[in-house]
Formats: sequence, C-alpha cells, structure tokens
Amino acid sequence: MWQTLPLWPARASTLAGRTDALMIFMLAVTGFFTVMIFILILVFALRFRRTRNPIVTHIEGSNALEAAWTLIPFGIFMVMFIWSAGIYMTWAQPPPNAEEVFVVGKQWMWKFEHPEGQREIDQLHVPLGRAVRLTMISQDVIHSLFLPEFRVKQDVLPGRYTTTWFQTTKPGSYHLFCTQYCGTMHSGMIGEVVVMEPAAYQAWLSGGNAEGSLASTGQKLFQQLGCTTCHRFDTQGRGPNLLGLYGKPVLLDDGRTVTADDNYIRESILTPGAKVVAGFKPIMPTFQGIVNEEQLLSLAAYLKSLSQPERRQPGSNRPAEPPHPASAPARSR
Ligand code: HEC
Ligand SMILES: [Cu+2]
Repeated sequence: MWQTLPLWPARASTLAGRTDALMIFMLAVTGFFTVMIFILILVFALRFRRTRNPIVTHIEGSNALEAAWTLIPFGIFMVMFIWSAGIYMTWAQPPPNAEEVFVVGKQWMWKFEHPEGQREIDQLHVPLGRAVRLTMISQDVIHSLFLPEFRVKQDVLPGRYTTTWFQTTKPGSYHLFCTQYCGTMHSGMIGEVVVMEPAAYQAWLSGGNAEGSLASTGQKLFQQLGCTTCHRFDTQGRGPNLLGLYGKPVLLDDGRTVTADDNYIRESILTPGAKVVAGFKPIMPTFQGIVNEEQLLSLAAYLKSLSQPERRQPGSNRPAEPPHPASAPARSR
C-alpha cells in the first residue's frame, strides 16, 4: 500500500527505506501529540467550564507529573537522535570501493565526468546495485544536488569539494534537481539519473570514449601547463615529487601535517602559497584563471592514478591507468 500511495517519491536507493522509516516515525510521534493536545484542549474546555466548576481548587504541583513530561519527551527525542545519527553516519562514510563520478555545477547545468572518460550534461548514468560516490564542485554560485528517489541531497559549493553517495536498488530513470536558488534559470537546472544493469553500464562506459580517461587528460595537461618543469617523477625537482602523493600526509613548512586529498591538490594548484611543503620554496606560480574546474579534476585524477597500485580495491573493474613511470620507488619525505 505504501508503495502506491503518492506521498513519497519511489524508493530507489539503499538509504531510501531507512530515511522513510525515520520520517514516518517522526510524523507518527508529532501527529499523535498534535491530535492529543487538540483533543485535551477541547475536553478540558468543556469539562472545566465556569458554569460547571465555579470554585477553583488550588494545585501545588506534582513531581511525578513534572518528571513524566520531562523524561518521556527526552526518551522519544533520544530515539530520534540515535536513529537519525545512524543514518547520517552511513551517508557520511561512502564505501571505499564506490564508483567515482565528478560533478561540476554551473549556471545552469550539471556536468558529470566518469574517471573512464565519459562526460555528460544533465544526465548521469550509474550502475545498478553499486555504490556511487559523487565528488562535486561549483564553477560559480552555490548549487545543491537533490536526488529525491535516492533520498540524497548535498550542497555544491564554489571553491571546495563536497561529496555524497548512494547505492541504487532499481533500474530506471530518476529525477535530479538543483535545490539552491541559483539565478534566473534555477528551475531549469534539472536532469535525470539513469540506473543501468551493470553489464549495460560497462558497455555504455566504454562506448564513444574518444577523449580518453580523466587521468590521461590530466597527464596531457600536466605536460602542457609545464608542471613537468618543476615536478619530476624519478627524482625531486624544484618542486616535490608528486608520485604517490594522493591520500598521503604532507608535512608543511609551518609544522602542520595535512592529507593530500582532492581539496588539498586543488588548493596547491590554485593558491600554492597557502600551504607550502616543508623543505621547498614557495616558487610555484598560481594557476588560478588558467585551469577550470574540470581541468583541476583531471589533474587530480592524474595524480591519483599515480598512487593507484596500492590503493586499488580488489574487484574494481575500472581499467587501470598506466602509472608513470611503471615501477616507481615509494614516496618518501
Ligand atoms: C616553478 C615550478 C613549479 C611549477 C611550474 C609547478 N609547481 Fe607545483 N610545486 C612547486 C613547488 C616548489 C612546490 C612545493 C611548495 C609549495 O607547496 O608551494 C609545489 C607543490 C605542488 C603540490 C603539492 C605537493 C605536495 O607534495 O604536497 C602540487 C599538488 C603541485 N605542486 C602540483 C602542480 C601542478 C599540477 C602543476 C602544473 C599545473 C605545478 N604544480 C606546477 C613548484 C612548481
Ligand atoms: Cu543551481
């Protein structure tokens, strides 16, 4: 019955059922108390009306009552809190073997890039039954990606990557909205998610893919932009050796240690002076205004591919990007 009732959008992800169960519970609790309060108002108004009870009795208060109406709501709210925290923790930790898709939001369209090289606009193809992690950034103002059938919504910010993930449970085509008012054509910033059987998805991934993978695009850019003049992969050049950098801790010259994630790599390219690697001079020029968000994603994908061998998840069917050079010494600093 619940499936056909048009109160909720279809449930098409592993989180959808859990989110709805919590939502229904909260609706039931708040609905119950709303109805109870209105009934009591009516009952008391009739029962204690002046004509029937002319003499008011003085009441001192009741500790038992006080305790009851403090502890019972507290218990109910704790149930809601622990329940929703559990769902949040699942959402906040994408499984490590998730398929990766990069998202660039801009006025007024969604661009999706698969590491294998497929690029799409306002349409996102994903495999059925596999976790998909979205790494998202905006090229202009704040947008927000909302996938109602998956019960997933996450703001997409300029200048910082945000992530979200979902695991689909039903093939089909689903809604995709921007839910952050972002200008004149905000209402047109919509699209669809196409959930495909894994085999069909693999075929789709490898079809019409002339531009090559994200990492190979990044590798070309790395040469074109002259990054190679300072960053070498065989030895330390004027800049640090970036081989195996991705995901590792980096010691900075002010003594802090940061993890080389997508946000760090993006910042290193756009504002190199913000975090200077220990032992190096801040001579790297900024590439602000020279590389766009998509190029930044491909540069990061390239650097990531250089540390893939030990990071690759067993069972991942993603074609391996040839590391460069093939057998590299471990990164040390
Ligand atoms: C003029 C030389 C030079 C050029 C050109 C250059 N870099 Fe750098 N890069 C450096 C130096 C020096 C550092 C270390 C100091 C710092 O963090 O600013 C660095 C740091 C980095 C880091 C952080 C490294 C770490 O170990 O944490 C990344 C990532 C990076 N560069 C990427 C790039 C990319 C991508 C390009 C090309 C778009 C590029 N660099 C071009 C000199 C250069
Ligand atoms: Cu938008």
